[in-house]
Amino acid sequence: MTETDPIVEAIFDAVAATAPEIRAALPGRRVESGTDNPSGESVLAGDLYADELLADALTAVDGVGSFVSEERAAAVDAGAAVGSDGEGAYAVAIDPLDGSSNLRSNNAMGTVVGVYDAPLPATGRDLVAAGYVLYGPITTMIVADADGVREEVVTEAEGGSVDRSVVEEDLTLPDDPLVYGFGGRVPDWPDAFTAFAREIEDELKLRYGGAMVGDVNQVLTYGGVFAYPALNSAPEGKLRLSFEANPIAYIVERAGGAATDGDTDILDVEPEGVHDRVPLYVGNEGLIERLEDALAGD
Ligand code: AFP
Repeated sequence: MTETDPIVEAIFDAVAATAPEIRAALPGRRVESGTDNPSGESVLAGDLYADELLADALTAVDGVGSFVSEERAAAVDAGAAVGSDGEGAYAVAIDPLDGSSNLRSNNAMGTVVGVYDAPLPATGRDLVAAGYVLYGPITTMIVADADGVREEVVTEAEGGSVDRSVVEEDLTLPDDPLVYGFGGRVPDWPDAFTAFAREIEDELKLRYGGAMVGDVNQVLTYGGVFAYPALNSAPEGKLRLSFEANPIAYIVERAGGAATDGDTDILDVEPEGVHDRVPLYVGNEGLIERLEDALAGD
């Protein structure tokens, strides 16, 4: 068991501390904010609220040098030039409310967190930890670091303090895959992906809820594959490398799975900009190998 990095622990303490407040604020923030994010997507009031709360919480953590959000054009300088280990401070990248379009339909959504030890844009190899909060029937948090992947239940204790209780110490993908979830519209899938999807439909059960964190949590829990693929209309896919694909790839690979953009390990994808999009395919290694062969035309 490696020594848990105190800055990483403080970062996930700060993320957990905001969870009850974000969850409580959602009912009143299901409306459009009237603004778009740097990716050109319309932003809900819930996105902005979560972004502000997390920015305040994370920039206050000693050892966090910058805060970058899917909802912001540029990084926010957090001032901490040096971390507790005397090295450079961490850059924390978040998707404050992933799956926010599920807010109106009252379905799962969450917050995605990547902790990089390099300024963004950085590759996933610069991640030292990653995780996500999942607002489902209960609030859970997945935390992945050098030590592995753990699942925690986040609850608000008496007096407003927040409790993180580990419910799964060493989370790994089950060997026998059970579920799949593929984003985008079927007619917009390239032929090679469609052929792969037809095979998978015969083998696994469909679980697609429209929020990456919820769909990936199904794969972590039951084994299988999640994809937001390259589309005919959008060869780069939809998900952002820095805020969604890298953290999810880090988590799934630490849990014994694999993550690719179709031919390269997601963690090796070299970004040009902080808001780059990338096709994302994650899950059991055997399924990802089959997918890469299918996309390569093997
Ligand atoms: P929103 O945050 O706009 O709801 O988008 C969620 C997301 O980025 C990711 O969480 C989902 O996997 C994907 O988009 C769903 O996209 P579709 O709505 O095209 O299925």
